[in-house]
Amino acid sequence: MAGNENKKINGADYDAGQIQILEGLEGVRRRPGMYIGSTGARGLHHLVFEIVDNSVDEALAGFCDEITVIITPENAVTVSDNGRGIPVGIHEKTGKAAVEAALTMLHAGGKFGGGGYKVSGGLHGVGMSVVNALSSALKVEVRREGFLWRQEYERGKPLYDLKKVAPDEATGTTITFSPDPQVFEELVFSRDILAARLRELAFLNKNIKIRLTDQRDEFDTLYHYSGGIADFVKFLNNAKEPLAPVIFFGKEKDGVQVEIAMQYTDAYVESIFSYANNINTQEGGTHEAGFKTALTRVVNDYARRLNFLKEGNANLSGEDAREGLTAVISVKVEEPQFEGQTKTKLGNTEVRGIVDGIVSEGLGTFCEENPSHTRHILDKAVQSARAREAARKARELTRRQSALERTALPGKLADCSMKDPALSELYLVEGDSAGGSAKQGRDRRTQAILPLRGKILNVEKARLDKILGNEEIRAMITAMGTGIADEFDIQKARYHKLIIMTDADVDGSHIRTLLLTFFFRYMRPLVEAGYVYIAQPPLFKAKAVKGKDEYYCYKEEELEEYLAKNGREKYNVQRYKGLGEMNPEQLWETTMNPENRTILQVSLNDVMAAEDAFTVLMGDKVEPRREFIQSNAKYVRNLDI
Ligand code: 0RA
Repeated sequence: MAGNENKKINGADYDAGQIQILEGLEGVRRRPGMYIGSTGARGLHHLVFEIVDNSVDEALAGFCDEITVIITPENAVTVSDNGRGIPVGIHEKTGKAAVEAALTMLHAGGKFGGGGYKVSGGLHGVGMSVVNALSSALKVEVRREGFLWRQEYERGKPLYDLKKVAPDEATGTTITFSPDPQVFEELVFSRDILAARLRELAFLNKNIKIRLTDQRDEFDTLYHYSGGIADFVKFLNNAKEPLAPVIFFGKEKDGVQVEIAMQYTDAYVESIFSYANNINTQEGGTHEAGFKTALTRVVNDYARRLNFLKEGNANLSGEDAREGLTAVISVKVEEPQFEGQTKTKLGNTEVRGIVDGIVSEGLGTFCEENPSHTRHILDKAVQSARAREAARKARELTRRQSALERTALPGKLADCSMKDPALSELYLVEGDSAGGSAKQGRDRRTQAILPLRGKILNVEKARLDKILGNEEIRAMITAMGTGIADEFDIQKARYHKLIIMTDADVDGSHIRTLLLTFFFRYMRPLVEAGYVYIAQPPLFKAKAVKGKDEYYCYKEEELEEYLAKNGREKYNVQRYKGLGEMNPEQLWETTMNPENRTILQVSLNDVMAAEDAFTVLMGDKVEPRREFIQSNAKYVRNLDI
């Protein structure tokens, strides 16, 4: 009796365990967003990064140096590595093979191994079981202990127990999965998104070779950078003019690994990218703070010592010390604390002092050993300080003037009557004539018009004082009400939609790129908040030869389709080059009426790609620009729509 009872309990326990696992995976399928952020393109690609992160962990532990990612023609992805292979022995608590536990139990992944610098934080580190739960099919193959082992799953459920397939002397793990169409709205993998992250991982981990194969069109490339983040900085500065060589410091202290690579260029902006355990810490944190403090201190020290700053002179600001600097900061810590709105701010307090110390020492040595480079760098910082002071005076002056005149808004602005920013839109329109049509055609309650005349200043090529001296730019800043750069305040935005409306020709696309560059550099939170849009005027009008039938087309293909359907000979086609070719009613109907217009939201979720695109497109070197356009034709079109 007692024996029976016992058996029953064991059986019930086993079932309970099984039910828990299924409930766990069911929870993931019911609320995928909680685990992977979204079920759109972002979440889809996150599946791949989740699997790759496990292979990277194996590499960081020193057991693997090659990772291969394959996109198949069926839009499945295979990730394989030459590590030790996920253990295949029986996992004590569940009675399952360890590999099955890792793929079916929530958070089981993290329980293996222990210690070391695991890639985790943000949305990463949710575990391979989440990928399994969200895949219509997944296959794992492990080479370990002299054999090839295999198991397959459907929507997280094993189709059979782990099986020993054949003798195999190699070691490693291969996982192939197909994202579930019942879960994802987007199922097509973007090679560009995968490539950007895999390349970044290869820069950050110089010992790993990462191969990406796209079987959809026979693309195959190997990312391997023996120079690590020093190569990363060279890559980022590809289109810039360097002022000094790349400086690199690397050191481990109290269990924290620190690597820093930096290079000054003749640019006026800073580009600092920081990482903690391979995760891009977009909100910065203690590692970035330590770097900045040390840099400012060392630059001021040498500026005093070498007499670039005289006795009465104020210190150089941090921004002055960083003008034209490109830097990559990468730290690896055992228990990273990620904080901030998007969990991309490193919180570990011990890291600040460690990074500060390493930068102080390394940069000090560099300055001692390279007096001529040091002078170049100091000279630039001093010039930056002068320009900043001039800009401050100019701003002070405009503030006093506008206080006197009591008319802060630019004369060219036709404002809307609505005062609620959430319901107000500002159209930035190329040219006075289109500006005039827009003023007449608009809904004056909600739509404000600011015509922009001529070329916009290229802000990549100018310091703040000159930028603030530009009339078109000043008009935009006052109209928006936010201020710029360090004085920018999104709470003061007078409009929550800022719509760029330019001609569909080369000049128009140039002006649009210049405007986007300006917003990206000096009003970035506006872009991040999703306030910046691009208007989509029609490219063609097909007008019936007889009768009044008129049809506007926004794409070449759309026109072709329409003509093919309705008879080519029955229509005259007008190609719109400029907004000025439309009268106010037409402009309203086709481009401005919120009921039927299309406007494209400008997003910068991949800040680095955008930064790169901006500098490459706007910088002065011709060669990288041509290469970039040729290899990124698709992206540039998106950027340049
Ligand atoms: C835990 C222990 C061991 C290997 C792994 C995890 C492992 C996991 C993944 C996921 C993708 N590739 C992987 N490679 C390895 C091995 C423990 C041992 O052999 O002692």
